[in-house]
Amino acid sequence: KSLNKQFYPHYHLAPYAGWLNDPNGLIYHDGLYHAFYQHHPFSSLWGPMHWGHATSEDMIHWQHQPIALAPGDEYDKDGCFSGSAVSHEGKLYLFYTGHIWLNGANDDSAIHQTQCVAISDDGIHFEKKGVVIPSPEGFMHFRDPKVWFQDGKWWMVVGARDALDQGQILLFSTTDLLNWNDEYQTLAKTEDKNVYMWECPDFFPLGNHFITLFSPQGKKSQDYQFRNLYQNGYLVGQWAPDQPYEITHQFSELDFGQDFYAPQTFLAKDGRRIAMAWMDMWESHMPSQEHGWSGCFTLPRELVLNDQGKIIANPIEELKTLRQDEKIIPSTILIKNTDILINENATCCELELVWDLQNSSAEKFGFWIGNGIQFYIDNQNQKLTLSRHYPKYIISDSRSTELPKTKQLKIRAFIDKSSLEVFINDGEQTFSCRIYPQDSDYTLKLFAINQSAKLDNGTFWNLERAIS
Ligand code: DQQ
Repeated sequence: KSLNKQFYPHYHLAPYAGWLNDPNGLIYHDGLYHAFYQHHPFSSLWGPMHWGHATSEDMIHWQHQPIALAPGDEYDKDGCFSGSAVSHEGKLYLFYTGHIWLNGANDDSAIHQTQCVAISDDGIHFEKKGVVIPSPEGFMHFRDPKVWFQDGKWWMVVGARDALDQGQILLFSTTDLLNWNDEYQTLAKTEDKNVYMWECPDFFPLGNHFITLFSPQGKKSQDYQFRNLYQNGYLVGQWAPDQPYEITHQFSELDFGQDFYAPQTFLAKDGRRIAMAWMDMWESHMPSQEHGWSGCFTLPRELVLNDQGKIIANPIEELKTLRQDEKIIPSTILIKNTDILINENATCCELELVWDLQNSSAEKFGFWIGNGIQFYIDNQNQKLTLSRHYPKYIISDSRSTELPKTKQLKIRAFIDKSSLEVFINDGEQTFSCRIYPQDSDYTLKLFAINQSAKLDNGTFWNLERAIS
Protein backbone atom coordinates (compact mmCIF):
# COMPACT_ATOMS: atom_id res chain seq x y z
CA LYS A 1 0.00 0.00 0.00
CA SER A 2 1.53 3.36 -0.89
CA LEU A 3 1.60 6.20 1.62
CA ASN A 4 -0.64 9.22 1.40
CA LYS A 5 2.04 11.88 0.89
CA GLN A 6 -0.05 14.98 1.54
CA PHE A 7 2.19 15.95 4.46
CA TYR A 8 5.34 14.03 3.52
CA PRO A 9 8.50 16.20 3.40
CA HIS A 10 10.69 16.84 0.35
CA TYR A 11 13.96 17.68 2.12
CA HIS A 12 13.63 16.46 5.70
CA LEU A 13 14.29 12.91 6.82
CA ALA A 14 11.06 11.08 7.68
CA PRO A 15 10.39 7.34 8.03
CA TYR A 16 9.59 5.39 4.85
CA ALA A 17 6.45 4.40 6.82
CA GLY A 18 5.50 3.98 10.47
CA TRP A 19 6.53 6.05 13.48
CA LEU A 20 9.74 8.09 14.03
CA ASN A 21 10.88 9.90 17.17
CA ASP A 22 14.39 10.75 18.47
CA PRO A 23 17.43 11.00 16.19
CA ASN A 24 19.93 8.33 17.26
CA GLY A 25 23.48 7.43 16.28
CA LEU A 26 24.13 10.45 14.03
CA ILE A 27 27.61 10.01 12.61
CA TYR A 28 29.94 10.43 9.66
CA HIS A 29 31.46 6.98 9.14
CA ASP A 30 33.44 5.53 6.26
CA GLY A 31 32.49 8.24 3.76
CA LEU A 32 28.77 8.47 4.57
CA TYR A 33 26.48 10.23 7.01
CA HIS A 34 24.35 7.80 9.00
CA ALA A 35 21.16 8.78 10.77
CA PHE A 36 19.30 6.29 12.92
CA TYR A 37 16.04 7.02 14.64
CA GLN A 38 13.58 5.68 17.16
CA HIS A 39 11.17 3.81 14.98
CA HIS A 40 8.05 1.70 15.17
CA PRO A 41 7.80 0.04 11.77
CA PHE A 42 4.42 -1.63 12.25
CA SER A 43 2.28 1.44 12.78
CA SER A 44 2.38 5.22 12.88
CA LEU A 45 2.00 5.11 16.68
CA TRP A 46 4.83 4.72 19.21
CA GLY A 47 5.38 1.02 20.00
CA PRO A 48 8.29 -1.34 20.75
CA MET A 49 11.23 0.76 19.61
CA HIS A 50 13.45 -0.28 16.71
CA TRP A 51 16.27 1.74 15.18
CA GLY A 52 15.39 2.92 11.68
CA HIS A 53 18.36 3.83 9.49
CA ALA A 54 19.16 6.14 6.58
CA THR A 55 22.41 7.23 4.91
CA SER A 56 23.42 10.33 3.00
CA GLU A 57 26.38 11.92 1.26
CA ASP A 58 25.39 15.48 2.11
CA MET A 59 22.92 15.34 5.06
CA ILE A 60 20.13 16.43 2.67
CA HIS A 61 19.52 13.56 0.23
CA TRP A 62 18.72 10.47 2.34
CA GLN A 63 18.55 6.84 1.34
CA HIS A 64 16.55 4.47 3.54
CA GLN A 65 18.41 1.41 4.84
CA PRO A 66 17.18 -1.77 6.51
CA ILE A 67 16.18 -1.52 10.17
CA ALA A 68 19.40 -1.61 12.21
CA LEU A 69 18.13 -2.81 15.59
CA ALA A 70 15.00 -4.65 16.63
CA PRO A 71 13.95 -5.47 20.19
CA GLY A 72 13.60 -9.08 21.29
CA ASP A 73 16.58 -10.16 23.37
CA GLU A 74 16.10 -10.64 27.07
CA TYR A 75 17.72 -7.28 27.90
CA ASP A 76 15.93 -5.24 25.21
CA LYS A 77 12.72 -7.20 24.78
CA ASP A 78 10.47 -4.14 25.14
CA GLY A 79 12.53 -1.73 23.08
CA CYS A 80 15.86 -0.56 21.73
CA PHE A 81 15.67 2.98 23.10
CA SER A 82 17.73 6.03 22.14
CA GLY A 83 21.50 6.17 21.87
CA SER A 84 24.48 7.12 19.77
CA ALA A 85 27.16 5.79 17.40
CA VAL A 86 30.94 5.79 17.26
CA SER A 87 33.28 4.78 14.48
CA HIS A 88 36.33 2.77 15.56
CA GLU A 89 38.85 0.84 13.47
CA GLY A 90 36.46 0.65 10.52
CA LYS A 91 33.54 -0.66 12.56
CA LEU A 92 30.37 1.16 13.49
CA TYR A 93 29.28 0.78 17.14
CA LEU A 94 25.74 1.59 18.25
CA PHE A 95 25.20 2.25 21.95
CA TYR A 96 21.55 2.10 22.94
CA THR A 97 19.28 1.49 25.90
CA GLY A 98 17.86 -1.98 26.41
CA HIS A 99 14.39 -1.31 27.73
CA ILE A 100 12.24 -3.83 29.58
CA TRP A 101 9.15 -3.63 31.70
CA LEU A 102 9.43 -5.82 34.76
CA ASN A 103 6.60 -8.21 35.59
CA GLY A 104 4.88 -7.52 32.31
CA ALA A 105 3.74 -4.11 33.61
CA ASN A 106 3.75 -1.18 31.24
CA ASP A 107 4.19 1.83 33.47
CA ASP A 108 6.95 4.17 34.62
CA SER A 109 7.65 2.44 37.93
CA ALA A 110 8.36 -0.97 36.35
CA ILE A 111 11.01 0.24 33.92
CA HIS A 112 14.38 -1.51 33.85
CA GLN A 113 17.06 -0.03 31.58
CA THR A 114 20.64 -0.96 30.72
CA GLN A 115 23.19 0.31 28.18
CA CYS A 116 23.90 -2.09 25.33
CA VAL A 117 26.07 -2.24 22.22
CA ALA A 118 25.72 -3.58 18.67
CA ILE A 119 28.57 -3.63 16.11
CA SER A 120 28.71 -3.56 12.31
CA ASP A 121 31.48 -4.24 9.80
CA ASP A 122 29.58 -2.89 6.79
CA GLY A 123 27.64 -0.04 8.44
CA ILE A 124 24.32 -1.71 7.55
CA HIS A 125 24.05 -5.01 9.44
CA PHE A 126 24.52 -4.94 13.20
CA GLU A 127 25.29 -7.69 15.63
CA LYS A 128 24.11 -7.19 19.19
CA LYS A 129 26.77 -7.79 21.85
CA GLY A 130 24.53 -7.34 24.89
CA VAL A 131 24.67 -5.18 28.01
CA VAL A 132 27.77 -3.09 28.70
CA ILE A 133 26.49 -1.11 31.69
CA PRO A 134 23.83 -2.50 34.05
CA SER A 135 21.37 -0.25 35.80
CA PRO A 136 23.15 1.40 38.78
CA GLU A 137 21.62 1.24 42.26
CA GLY A 138 19.25 4.03 43.18
CA PHE A 139 17.94 4.99 39.74
CA MET A 140 14.51 4.34 38.33
CA HIS A 141 15.31 5.37 34.76
CA PHE A 142 18.68 5.11 33.06
CA ARG A 143 18.78 5.72 29.34
CA ASP A 144 20.01 7.39 26.14
CA PRO A 145 23.81 6.87 26.09
CA LYS A 146 25.94 9.34 24.13
CA VAL A 147 29.53 8.17 23.59
CA TRP A 148 32.63 10.06 22.44
CA PHE A 149 36.41 9.74 22.49
CA GLN A 150 38.66 12.18 24.27
CA ASP A 151 42.10 12.19 25.91
CA GLY A 152 42.74 8.49 25.36
CA LYS A 153 39.37 7.26 26.69
CA TRP A 154 35.82 6.61 25.61
CA TRP A 155 33.23 8.51 27.60
CA MET A 156 29.49 8.00 27.92
CA VAL A 157 26.80 10.29 29.33
CA VAL A 158 23.48 8.72 30.29
CA GLY A 159 20.22 10.38 31.39
CA ALA A 160 18.85 9.21 34.74
CA ARG A 161 15.97 9.64 37.17
CA ASP A 162 17.00 9.16 40.77
CA ALA A 163 15.00 7.73 43.69
CA LEU A 164 13.87 11.26 44.61
CA ASP A 165 12.47 11.81 41.12
CA GLN A 166 15.21 14.17 40.04
CA GLY A 167 16.84 14.27 36.63
CA GLN A 168 20.58 13.93 36.26
CA ILE A 169 23.37 12.95 33.89
CA LEU A 170 25.83 10.20 34.75
CA LEU A 171 29.28 9.93 33.21
CA PHE A 172 31.04 6.59 32.56
CA SER A 173 34.33 5.74 30.86
CA THR A 174 36.31 2.87 29.32
CA THR A 175 39.50 2.38 27.38
CA ASP A 176 38.20 -0.27 24.99
CA LEU A 177 34.51 0.40 24.23
CA LEU A 178 33.30 -2.98 25.50
CA ASN A 179 34.41 -3.11 29.14
CA TRP A 180 32.93 -0.08 30.82
CA ASN A 181 33.75 0.92 34.34
CA ASP A 182 30.54 0.63 36.43
CA GLU A 183 31.68 3.52 38.58
CA TYR A 184 30.29 6.82 37.42
CA GLN A 185 30.42 10.51 38.18
CA THR A 186 27.35 12.69 38.35
CA LEU A 187 28.11 15.19 35.63
CA ALA A 188 25.13 17.48 36.27
CA LYS A 189 21.75 17.34 37.97
CA THR A 190 18.62 19.40 38.06
CA GLU A 191 18.22 22.24 40.52
CA ASP A 192 14.56 22.48 39.62
CA LYS A 193 12.60 20.15 41.92
CA ASN A 194 9.87 19.67 39.32
CA VAL A 195 12.23 18.15 36.78
CA TYR A 196 12.15 14.38 37.19
CA MET A 197 14.20 13.24 34.21
CA TRP A 198 16.82 14.51 31.78
CA GLU A 199 16.39 12.58 28.54
CA CYS A 200 18.75 12.26 25.61
CA PRO A 201 21.86 13.97 27.04
CA ASP A 202 24.64 15.07 24.75
CA PHE A 203 27.96 16.50 25.93
CA PHE A 204 30.41 18.14 23.56
CA PRO A 205 32.95 20.94 23.17
CA LEU A 206 31.83 24.12 21.41
CA GLY A 207 34.03 27.20 21.25
CA ASN A 208 36.10 26.91 24.39
CA HIS A 209 33.27 25.52 26.50
CA PHE A 210 31.50 22.21 27.02
CA ILE A 211 27.80 22.08 26.25
CA THR A 212 25.37 19.77 28.01
CA LEU A 213 22.37 19.41 25.73
CA PHE A 214 19.35 17.49 27.01
CA SER A 215 15.58 17.25 27.13
CA PRO A 216 14.21 17.80 30.63
CA GLN A 217 10.82 16.50 31.68
CA GLY A 218 8.62 18.18 34.25
CA LYS A 219 9.78 21.79 33.96
CA LYS A 220 6.94 24.24 34.54
CA SER A 221 6.30 27.00 32.05
CA GLN A 222 7.12 30.56 33.08
CA ASP A 223 5.24 33.17 31.08
CA TYR A 224 6.13 32.31 27.49
CA GLN A 225 9.19 30.21 28.35
CA PHE A 226 9.22 26.40 28.55
CA ARG A 227 5.73 26.16 27.10
CA ASN A 228 6.01 22.72 25.57
CA LEU A 229 5.02 19.56 27.44
CA TYR A 230 8.74 18.75 27.63
CA GLN A 231 11.61 21.07 26.81
CA ASN A 232 14.95 20.99 25.12
CA GLY A 233 17.94 23.05 26.03
CA TYR A 234 21.48 23.35 27.25
CA LEU A 235 23.92 24.32 29.92
CA VAL A 236 27.29 25.87 29.15
CA GLY A 237 30.35 25.11 31.26
CA GLN A 238 33.95 24.02 31.54
CA TRP A 239 35.08 20.43 31.76
CA ALA A 240 38.20 18.29 31.55
CA PRO A 241 38.45 14.54 32.15
CA ASP A 242 38.15 13.61 35.82
CA GLN A 243 37.26 17.20 36.76
CA PRO A 244 33.78 18.30 37.84
CA TYR A 245 31.66 20.09 35.26
CA GLU A 246 31.57 23.80 36.12
CA ILE A 247 28.47 25.44 34.81
CA THR A 248 29.01 28.99 33.56
CA HIS A 249 25.59 29.60 31.93
CA GLN A 250 22.32 28.17 33.23
CA PHE A 251 19.65 26.37 31.22
CA SER A 252 18.46 28.00 27.99
CA GLU A 253 16.02 26.64 25.45
CA LEU A 254 17.63 25.77 22.15
CA ASP A 255 14.53 26.23 20.01
CA PHE A 256 11.39 28.22 20.75
CA GLY A 257 8.90 26.44 18.51
CA GLN A 258 6.17 23.92 19.29
CA ASP A 259 7.87 20.81 17.89
CA PHE A 260 11.48 20.27 18.83
CA TYR A 261 12.70 17.48 21.08
CA ALA A 262 15.64 15.19 21.77
CA PRO A 263 18.27 16.96 19.62
CA GLN A 264 21.52 15.07 19.07
CA THR A 265 24.80 16.44 17.69
CA PHE A 266 27.66 14.97 15.67
CA LEU A 267 30.68 16.17 13.73
CA ALA A 268 30.46 16.72 9.97
CA LYS A 269 33.39 15.49 7.93
CA ASP A 270 34.94 18.97 8.05
CA GLY A 271 34.53 19.28 11.83
CA ARG A 272 31.37 21.40 12.00
CA ARG A 273 29.16 20.56 15.00
CA ILE A 274 25.75 19.64 13.57
CA ALA A 275 22.48 19.06 15.44
CA MET A 276 19.24 17.43 14.36
CA ALA A 277 16.13 17.00 16.49
CA TRP A 278 12.79 15.23 16.36
CA MET A 279 10.39 17.80 14.90
CA ASP A 280 7.36 16.83 16.97
CA MET A 281 6.45 16.77 20.60
CA TRP A 282 4.97 14.05 22.82
CA GLU A 283 1.21 14.25 22.83
CA SER A 284 1.11 16.54 19.78
CA HIS A 285 -1.66 15.89 17.31
CA MET A 286 -0.02 14.22 14.34
CA PRO A 287 -2.42 14.31 11.40
CA SER A 288 -0.07 12.25 9.20
CA GLN A 289 -0.66 9.23 11.46
CA GLU A 290 -3.79 8.58 9.43
CA HIS A 291 -1.55 8.49 6.37
CA GLY A 292 0.62 5.67 7.69
CA TRP A 293 3.62 7.63 8.94
CA SER A 294 4.59 10.17 11.59
CA GLY A 295 7.57 12.22 12.70
CA CYS A 296 10.49 13.82 10.92
CA PHE A 297 13.86 15.36 11.73
CA THR A 298 14.63 19.07 11.73
CA LEU A 299 17.06 20.35 9.16
CA PRO A 300 20.67 19.72 10.10
CA ARG A 301 21.88 22.87 11.88
CA GLU A 302 25.42 24.02 12.44
CA LEU A 303 26.03 25.09 16.03
CA VAL A 304 28.50 27.68 17.25
CA LEU A 305 28.80 29.40 20.62
CA ASN A 306 28.77 33.20 20.78
CA ASP A 307 30.60 35.42 23.29
CA GLN A 308 27.55 35.56 25.55
CA GLY A 309 27.46 31.77 25.91
CA LYS A 310 24.46 31.36 23.58
CA ILE A 311 24.27 28.67 20.94
CA ILE A 312 23.81 30.06 17.43
CA ALA A 313 22.14 27.55 15.12
CA ASN A 314 21.99 27.92 11.34
CA PRO A 315 20.87 25.53 8.63
CA ILE A 316 23.88 23.84 7.04
CA GLU A 317 25.36 25.65 4.01
CA GLU A 318 24.68 22.61 1.80
CA LEU A 319 20.97 23.52 1.80
CA LYS A 320 21.71 26.43 -0.52
CA THR A 321 22.29 23.91 -3.31
CA LEU A 322 18.53 23.22 -3.33
CA ARG A 323 17.64 26.82 -4.18
CA GLN A 324 15.90 27.49 -7.49
CA ASP A 325 13.56 30.10 -9.07
CA GLU A 326 15.02 32.97 -7.07
CA LYS A 327 12.55 35.82 -6.68
CA ILE A 328 13.74 39.13 -5.24
CA ILE A 329 11.20 40.93 -3.08
CA PRO A 330 11.97 44.65 -3.38
CA SER A 331 12.04 47.09 -0.50
CA THR A 332 8.40 47.85 0.36
CA ILE A 333 6.28 49.66 2.87
CA LEU A 334 3.25 47.61 3.85
CA ILE A 335 0.59 50.09 4.70
CA LYS A 336 -1.84 49.23 7.42
CA ASN A 337 -3.94 46.10 7.02
CA THR A 338 -2.54 45.16 3.66
CA ASP A 339 -0.80 42.05 2.59
CA ILE A 340 1.56 41.13 -0.22
CA LEU A 341 1.39 37.81 -2.01
CA ILE A 342 4.78 36.09 -2.16
CA ASN A 343 3.79 32.66 -3.50
CA GLU A 344 0.52 30.83 -4.06
CA ASN A 345 1.87 27.37 -3.37
CA ALA A 346 4.73 27.61 -0.87
CA THR A 347 5.05 23.90 -0.13
CA CYS A 348 8.79 23.42 -0.51
CA CYS A 349 10.65 26.70 -0.24
CA GLU A 350 12.86 29.16 1.57
CA LEU A 351 12.09 32.78 2.41
CA GLU A 352 14.44 35.49 3.58
CA LEU A 353 13.09 38.81 4.90
CA VAL A 354 14.87 41.81 6.35
CA TRP A 355 12.54 44.12 8.26
CA ASP A 356 13.41 47.64 9.31
CA LEU A 357 12.33 47.60 12.96
CA GLN A 358 12.99 51.28 13.54
CA ASN A 359 10.63 52.34 10.77
CA SER A 360 7.86 49.85 11.43
CA SER A 361 5.09 50.90 13.75
CA ALA A 362 2.52 48.23 12.88
CA GLU A 363 1.09 46.36 15.87
CA LYS A 364 1.99 43.08 14.21
CA PHE A 365 3.77 42.27 10.98
CA GLY A 366 5.28 39.18 9.45
CA PHE A 367 4.13 36.34 7.21
CA TRP A 368 1.16 34.03 6.86
CA ILE A 369 0.98 30.53 5.42
CA GLY A 370 -2.63 29.91 4.41
CA ASN A 371 -4.94 30.73 7.31
CA GLY A 372 -3.22 28.48 9.80
CA ILE A 373 0.24 29.95 10.43
CA GLN A 374 1.33 33.42 11.41
CA PHE A 375 4.91 34.28 12.20
CA TYR A 376 5.13 37.88 13.34
CA ILE A 377 6.84 40.67 15.12
CA ASP A 378 4.59 41.72 17.96
CA ASN A 379 5.58 45.35 18.39
CA GLN A 380 3.23 46.02 21.28
CA ASN A 381 4.60 43.22 23.46
CA GLN A 382 8.12 43.26 22.02
CA LYS A 383 7.93 39.58 21.12
CA LEU A 384 8.36 37.28 18.19
CA THR A 385 5.46 34.89 17.87
CA LEU A 386 4.69 31.76 15.91
CA SER A 387 1.03 30.83 16.09
CA ARG A 388 -0.82 27.86 14.62
CA HIS A 389 -4.52 27.42 14.13
CA TYR A 390 -5.84 24.23 12.51
CA PRO A 391 -9.30 23.51 13.94
CA LYS A 392 -9.70 20.46 11.71
CA TYR A 393 -6.72 18.83 13.45
CA ILE A 394 -7.43 20.27 16.93
CA ILE A 395 -4.19 22.27 16.81
CA SER A 396 -4.22 25.81 18.14
CA ASP A 397 -1.26 27.26 19.99
CA SER A 398 1.42 29.92 19.95
CA ARG A 399 5.01 30.27 21.10
CA SER A 400 7.02 33.46 21.63
CA THR A 401 10.42 34.81 22.51
CA GLU A 402 11.74 38.26 23.14
CA LEU A 403 12.11 40.52 20.15
CA PRO A 404 15.83 41.18 19.65
CA LYS A 405 16.84 44.79 20.17
CA THR A 406 18.37 45.23 16.73
CA LYS A 407 17.66 47.83 14.06
CA GLN A 408 16.84 45.24 11.48
CA LEU A 409 15.30 41.83 11.94
CA LYS A 410 16.41 39.10 9.58
CA ILE A 411 14.08 36.14 9.18
CA ARG A 412 15.01 33.01 7.28
CA ALA A 413 12.19 30.50 6.98
CA PHE A 414 12.04 27.00 5.53
CA ILE A 415 8.72 25.43 4.60
CA ASP A 416 8.51 21.75 3.72
CA LYS A 417 4.95 20.41 3.34
CA SER A 418 4.26 19.85 7.05
CA SER A 419 7.04 21.83 8.69
CA LEU A 420 8.22 25.37 9.26
CA GLU A 421 11.62 26.34 10.64
CA VAL A 422 12.46 29.97 11.27
CA PHE A 423 15.96 31.32 11.94
CA ILE A 424 16.21 34.83 13.40
CA ASN A 425 19.17 37.19 12.96
CA ASP A 426 21.53 34.55 11.60
CA GLY A 427 20.63 31.82 14.05
CA GLU A 428 20.33 33.70 17.35
CA GLN A 429 16.85 32.27 17.84
CA THR A 430 15.07 29.45 16.07
CA PHE A 431 11.47 28.26 15.94
CA SER A 432 10.56 24.79 14.65
CA CYS A 433 7.08 23.41 14.26
CA ARG A 434 4.89 21.15 12.19
CA ILE A 435 2.26 22.75 9.99
CA TYR A 436 -0.79 21.10 8.44
CA PRO A 437 -2.35 23.55 5.99
CA GLN A 438 -6.03 22.79 5.73
CA ASP A 439 -7.41 22.35 2.22
CA SER A 440 -3.76 22.47 1.08
CA ASP A 441 -3.76 26.25 1.30
CA TYR A 442 -0.06 27.18 1.13
CA THR A 443 -0.53 30.83 0.15
CA LEU A 444 2.46 32.74 1.48
CA LYS A 445 1.83 36.42 2.23
CA LEU A 446 3.42 39.26 4.12
CA PHE A 447 1.12 41.29 6.34
CA ALA A 448 1.00 44.33 8.62
CA ILE A 449 -1.78 45.14 11.07
CA ASN A 450 -2.51 48.75 12.11
CA GLN A 451 0.12 51.25 10.98
CA SER A 452 2.87 50.34 8.57
CA ALA A 453 5.86 48.04 8.38
CA LYS A 454 8.97 48.48 6.26
CA LEU A 455 10.61 45.57 4.51
CA ASP A 456 14.20 46.42 3.52
CA ASN A 457 14.53 43.43 1.23
CA GLY A 458 13.60 39.83 0.78
CA THR A 459 14.15 36.76 -1.38
CA PHE A 460 12.04 33.70 -2.08
CA TRP A 461 13.29 30.40 -3.52
CA ASN A 462 11.51 27.22 -4.39
CA LEU A 463 13.66 24.34 -3.19
CA GLU A 464 14.49 21.31 -5.23
CA ARG A 465 13.02 18.07 -3.89
CA ALA A 466 15.74 16.02 -2.25
CA ILE A 467 13.35 13.30 -1.11
CA SER A 468 10.21 12.50 -3.06
N1 DQQ B 1 12.44 8.47 23.68
C1 DQQ B 1 13.08 7.21 23.76
C2 DQQ B 1 13.85 7.22 25.02
C3 DQQ B 1 14.06 8.66 25.24
C4 DQQ B 1 12.78 9.27 24.79
C5 DQQ B 1 12.09 6.14 23.63
C6 DQQ B 1 12.87 10.70 24.38
O1 DQQ B 1 15.04 6.52 24.96
O2 DQQ B 1 14.39 8.92 26.56
O3 DQQ B 1 11.50 6.20 22.34
O4 DQQ B 1 11.91 11.07 23.43
